[in-house]
Amino acid sequence: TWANVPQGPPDAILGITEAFKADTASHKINLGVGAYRDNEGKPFVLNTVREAEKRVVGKKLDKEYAPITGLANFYTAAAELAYGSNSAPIKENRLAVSQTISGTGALRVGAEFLAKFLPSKKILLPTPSWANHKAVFSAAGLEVGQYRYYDKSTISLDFDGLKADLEQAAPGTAVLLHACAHNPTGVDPTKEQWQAIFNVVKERQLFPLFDMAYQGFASGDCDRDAYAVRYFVDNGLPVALNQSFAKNMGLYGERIGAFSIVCESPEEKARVDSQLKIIVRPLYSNPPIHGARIAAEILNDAQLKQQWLGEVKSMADRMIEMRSLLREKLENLGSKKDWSHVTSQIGMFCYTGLSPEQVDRLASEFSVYGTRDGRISICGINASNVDHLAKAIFAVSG
Ligand code: PLP
Ligand code: TYF
Repeated sequence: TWANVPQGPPDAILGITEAFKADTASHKINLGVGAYRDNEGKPFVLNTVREAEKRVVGKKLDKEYAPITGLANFYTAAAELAYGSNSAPIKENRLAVSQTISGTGALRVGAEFLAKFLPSKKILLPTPSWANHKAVFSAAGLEVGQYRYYDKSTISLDFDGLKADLEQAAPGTAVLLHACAHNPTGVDPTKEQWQAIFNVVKERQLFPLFDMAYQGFASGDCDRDAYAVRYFVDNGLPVALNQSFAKNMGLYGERIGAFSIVCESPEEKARVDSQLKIIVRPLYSNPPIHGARIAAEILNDAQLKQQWLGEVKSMADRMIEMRSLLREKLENLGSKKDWSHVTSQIGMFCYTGLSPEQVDRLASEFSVYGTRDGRISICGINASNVDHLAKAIFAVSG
């Protein structure tokens, strides 16, 4: 029956883990997927997550279906974390918001909404962007275009290119913006640049869709990382927002996220809410409850929330420390290359500037695995493997 089914390619990022697992070298390093590791290279479950989970289990709650848009005490708290507790759309009951199956599910629900209700049916993504973005938006039936973002020659933001491309976009086009800790480049606009992007988006009447998968991971401060989203909203632009708690709560496999749309009135919000439900029903009916209960427990308990913000900061700080260490080791080895981008970039990823061939050599000669675009996941670096990593990068980069 399935004789005509062709073999598909592996996921460009998740496929790396397979290659890593097959490598028998004891000094192998997986810098492919963006999943936080502690200083021993082990997956990390946050103390606040353990505590919240204990409390949730202690409540002996039932396992009934969640409502279609999820648990209200989760998505309300999630929205406050992103927009700020004084945010006008929240206070004025005009934020349509739904729990989703992590950030990817938020993107897909948002994509389906745009495909149904955005007349242009067109979205622009930065070049480069997270590989799954194009797949999600195309799958929902949107036309996917690009805007310039990253300049290879300077290893930094191509701000002029970005502005020029948005200035040329047709009114009504959606624009995907990484709210913070851009994946894969680790290059974010400055506050002044965000303000300029806001002006172009507003003047050109583009529709801003923020993807915030890394709130807290860029600067260690969840409020600071929400700067761009809040600037757009506080200055009157209706945005849509995707949130994920995979990274900042380490709830990767629990699949906890949220999708929200700023509306003009409670009446508009009610109509949008009704359509979000219509989109979710045939996709997965209703979202999982366990992770949502954990996240809600943390976000709604002032003390636990404070402790959690501290844990987010310590994860972000460890990555910043590893960036410094890697740069220092490369310079100490005598590399004549400029490695300042290793420390100036932020978030989980470093866009090294290595070519696909150099990345191939990292794997074949040094058992160091990253993606072929030269991205390495900073979370995979620790005090025990940074020497080997620096030597490997130095050897292939000449
Ligand atoms: N958006 C970006 C930019 C990402 O890097 C990721 C991956 O972590 C996601 C969305 C969604 O991830 P998840 O579905 O695990 O929340
Ligand atoms: O970019 C990353 O590594 C993370 C994790 O299909 C990820 O965003 C990667 C690929 C994928 C899903 C999640």
